[in-house]
Amino acid sequence: MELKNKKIMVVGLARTGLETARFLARKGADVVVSDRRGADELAEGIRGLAGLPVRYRLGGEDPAWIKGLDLVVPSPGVAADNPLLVAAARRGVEVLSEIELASRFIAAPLVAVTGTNGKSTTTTLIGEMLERDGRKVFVGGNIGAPLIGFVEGEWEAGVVEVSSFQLEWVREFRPRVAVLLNVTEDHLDRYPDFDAYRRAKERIFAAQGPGDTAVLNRDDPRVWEMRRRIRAAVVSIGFGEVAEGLFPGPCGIVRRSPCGEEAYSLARVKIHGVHNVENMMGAVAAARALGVGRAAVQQTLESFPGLEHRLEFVCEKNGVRYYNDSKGTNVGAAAKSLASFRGPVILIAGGVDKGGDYGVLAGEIRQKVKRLVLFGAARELIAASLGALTETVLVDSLEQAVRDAAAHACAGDVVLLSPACSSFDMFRNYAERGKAFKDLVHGL
Ligand code: UMA
Repeated sequence: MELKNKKIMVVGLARTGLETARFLARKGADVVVSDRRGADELAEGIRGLAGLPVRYRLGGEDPAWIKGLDLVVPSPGVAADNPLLVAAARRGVEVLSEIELASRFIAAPLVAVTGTNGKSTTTTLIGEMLERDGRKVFVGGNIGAPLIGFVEGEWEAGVVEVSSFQLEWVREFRPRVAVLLNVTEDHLDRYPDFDAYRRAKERIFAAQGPGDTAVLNRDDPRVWEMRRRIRAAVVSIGFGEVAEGLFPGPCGIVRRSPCGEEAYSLARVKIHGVHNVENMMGAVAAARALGVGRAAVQQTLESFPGLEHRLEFVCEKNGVRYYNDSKGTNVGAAAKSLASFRGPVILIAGGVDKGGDYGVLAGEIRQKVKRLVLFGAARELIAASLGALTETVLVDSLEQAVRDAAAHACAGDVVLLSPACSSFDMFRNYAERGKAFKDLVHGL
């Protein structure tokens, strides 16, 4: 792909925009960076581009800026109805996502992982399996480090977490192995309906062909039916025994293929919950598809401590165990986290609503949640859906939520922050929310 002297607009100047603009400028493109925020708010990004021949269009978004461009590269946070992208479509200007652009300059085979939940855990596991196998591997994408930042290394493999946002503008993005863990309601504040979100996820397989591998969850009907449209070899993960595919047997994860059967013990694994068995199956399937040795796979499963903010054990105080699941930013994630406990649980939830149905949590709430502590912008909405099922209280801050939970917890209880919402009403991101929760718990 020739970029020299091409007129390219990078939309959004945060992590993705910064790395993309850097890459394009180094390739000799004529780069314009736009952001609806003003220069005062973007000082860090502008500093990061100092010395590079980049022009700026900041503090608004005018469709006229699209005139004369060859290509537009939107950041994942920029939705398709953004005026610049609408204008690009109208004028026939090509729009490509950063992962598409990056993948055209990365020769190493890629493993791409998507799904509503479990992406980061599975991505990290696969990266560690490859590394333990002696491969020079990078791990990036939605997990926090834009793919385009890896175009210049001498890599033998790359593992990339991809979101539905990043998949909206892909064309030839062709991972050697693509994993789709699950699709449940999320980001309905961005998509017109659930099916549009599901279709964006399915694009992970669009450019795959024979010789590639697609790992699909056969227990998720909305994922499993995609196999009919996939050209890659399909490997399935799920909980029931099958003649071919992965499933948990009495001795651990079984991988059954026409070449034989192998098993990976879960006896010494440190991460818990049914959803993590799903994540581990996805990781085993992907790593083995890339030829990672069985010992490297088993050792990684046993040594992996889990991710920060994902069902992370914080501490035990007065017999009460506190867990930080700030990355549980949608109802499906919160449901899976709750399913990992027997109860009783005091659940702290709330933040910015993403359009999901909180009713999904009803069964778990009824069964094991003894108190529901709600904070943030969505607290009334959640209370309307779930408040009648258990003792429910609305508070004004995370600090109040932690104090309330601690005051009502008895020895043997679990206090779980699993918000089922995004964090942007009160925090910069889920990580800041998780850290705040941990500080509050330690300070009790
Ligand atoms: N902006 C505009 N116009 C718009 C929208 C945004 O100019 O219409 C500007 C904003 O003012 C801001 C910039 O765009 O300056 C923000 O871009 P961004 O939201 O894409 O932020 P990045 O830092 O580039 O982060 C993105 C991903 N963010 C989102 O998808 C929202 C990060 O995923 C990802 O780690 C990073 O690229 C590197 O690949 C975060 C996320 O929340 C973790 N992902 C969602 C999720 O996991 O559920 C999908």
